Amino acid sequence: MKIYETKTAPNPRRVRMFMAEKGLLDKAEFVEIDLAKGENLTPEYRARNPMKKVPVMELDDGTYIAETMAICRYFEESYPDKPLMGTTPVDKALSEQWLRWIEWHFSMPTVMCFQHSTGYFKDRMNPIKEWGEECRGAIEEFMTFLDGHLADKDYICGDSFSAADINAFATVDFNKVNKIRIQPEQVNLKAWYDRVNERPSARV
Ligand SMILES: N[C@@H](CCC(=O)N[C@@H](CS)C(=O)NCC(=O)O)C(=O)O
Repeated sequence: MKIYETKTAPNPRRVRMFMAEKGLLDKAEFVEIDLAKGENLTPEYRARNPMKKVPVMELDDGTYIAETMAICRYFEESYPDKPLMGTTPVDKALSEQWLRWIEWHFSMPTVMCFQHSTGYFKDRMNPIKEWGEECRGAIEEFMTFLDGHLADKDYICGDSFSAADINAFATVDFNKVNKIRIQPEQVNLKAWYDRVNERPSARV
C-alpha cells in the first residue's frame, strides 16, 4: 500500500501518528508530494484524489481512500488491537463527537488562519486577511475550552489515549505557523500536551 503525503502538513501527520500507535508504519510506502510546487494539482494526482489534498492512500488492489479520518477508520477496522476510536457504542459515539469538534472548531480554523493570513496558497485561492484573523479567535477559544475539559482527565476522551488526542495534538503543534501557543495559565492543556509529546508517535 502507498500513502501520498507531505511530511510537514498536519493531516498526513495525523495518519502517521495513528499508524505509529498501532505499530503499522512499515505497512505502507510513503510518497512525498510537494504541495508548494502544486504536485497535488496535476491530472495524475487528481485521479488519486479529485479534492487535490493529501493524504490519500492507495491499496494494493488500486483502491484510493482519501480523507484523514477515512484512512484512520480503515486501519481501526483492519487492526482493531489497541483501539483508538472507542469500543462500546457510547465510547465510539463520544470519540466521533470529539473528532468532529476538533475538526470543525479547531483544525479547520487553524488551516484557514494559516492560509488566509500568510497567502501560502495564493496561487490557488484568494486569501482574505480578515477571515484569517477571525479564525484566530476561534482557535484561541477552542484551546481555552480544551484546557477546561482536561482539568480532571489525562486524555480528551477520558482515561485512555485516542484519535482525538492525535488530532488535537497535531493541531496545537501546527499552530506554530499562526504563532498561537499554549498560554502559561493553560496548565491542563500544557500537561496533556507534554503527556502526548512523550509518546514515540509524536516523533513521526
Ligand atoms: N479533509 C481533508 C483535508 C486534507 C487537507 O486539507 N490537506 C492539506 C494538507 S494538511 C492539503 O492537501 N493542502 C493542499 C492544497 O490545499 O492545495 C482530510 O482530512 O484529509
